Amino acid sequence: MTVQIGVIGAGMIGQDHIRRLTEVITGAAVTAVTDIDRARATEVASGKPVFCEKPLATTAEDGLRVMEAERAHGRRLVQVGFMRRFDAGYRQMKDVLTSGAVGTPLMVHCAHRNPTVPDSYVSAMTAQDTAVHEIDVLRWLLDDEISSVQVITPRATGKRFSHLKDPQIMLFETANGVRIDLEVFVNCQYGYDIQCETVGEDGLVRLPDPAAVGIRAAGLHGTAVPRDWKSRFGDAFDTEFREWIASIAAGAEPTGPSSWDGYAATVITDAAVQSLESGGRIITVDIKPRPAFYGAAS
Ligand code: ISE
Repeated sequence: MTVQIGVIGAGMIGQDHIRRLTEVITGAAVTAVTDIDRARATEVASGKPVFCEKPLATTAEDGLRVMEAERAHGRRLVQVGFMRRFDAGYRQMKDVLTSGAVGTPLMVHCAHRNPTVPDSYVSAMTAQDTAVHEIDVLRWLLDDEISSVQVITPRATGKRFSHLKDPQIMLFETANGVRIDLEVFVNCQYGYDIQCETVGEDGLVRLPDPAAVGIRAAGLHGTAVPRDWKSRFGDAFDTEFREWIASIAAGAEPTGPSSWDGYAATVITDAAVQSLESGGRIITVDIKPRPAFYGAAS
């Protein structure tokens, strides 16, 4: 069976997903592409499984509306494109944490660095567009909920558009008391670099860097740093779509990140933006109780 897919939004990631669905994934065919034509978008989306690129929404209010519409429909239709859950390294980390090999998690140290961002990237996007990946993957890795956030700003890099606060440090606390520090630096210049280390009572587990040949030349020994998210997470995007298409082909509900996860992430990013705009206040995250409709956290 070939799953026919309508793509709404043909921007940069939309185009990359069309390529993936057409050239990489078997069992899928892109049969409609639409961009800003609302009537067409509604027709394409009506009653069908929806893969929504992250974020689900940029505010908690909008995320809640999507979730409530899905619940009113009575069946899970939405999968949100938090593709880190499909990355082999993060999956290994999850297995290690679940096995208990490093003991109860206590602290997580993360960094999310992009070489540069365009002028259109504004300070709120550091949470909404960039840190939202860690927010989702950490909720999933730790099987825990984020309960507060504080955003502080170190000395700003000179290599940024002047309207942007960059870098930013985000400090999260979870319901179980785990402390997470996340450096987001979107003009780091040197490459696309994702780091994550979870420290537990008995040891630590660290996300591997992507496999790359070691080069010794000109008196140095090193490996290349990926240039962008496409090369760093290309395999994760492929796995994400392969598993999504398989669930649709089997007539099953999607098992990846749900609109509940999308909504929870927007509540946390709203709180992060509020903290940033208030000069670093600690903001309590107020997520509604998880509806039984979404089952237990995976
Ligand atoms: C972009 O939208 C992504 O999803 C990338 O993974 C992230 O690193 C980047 O900051 C975002 O703008």
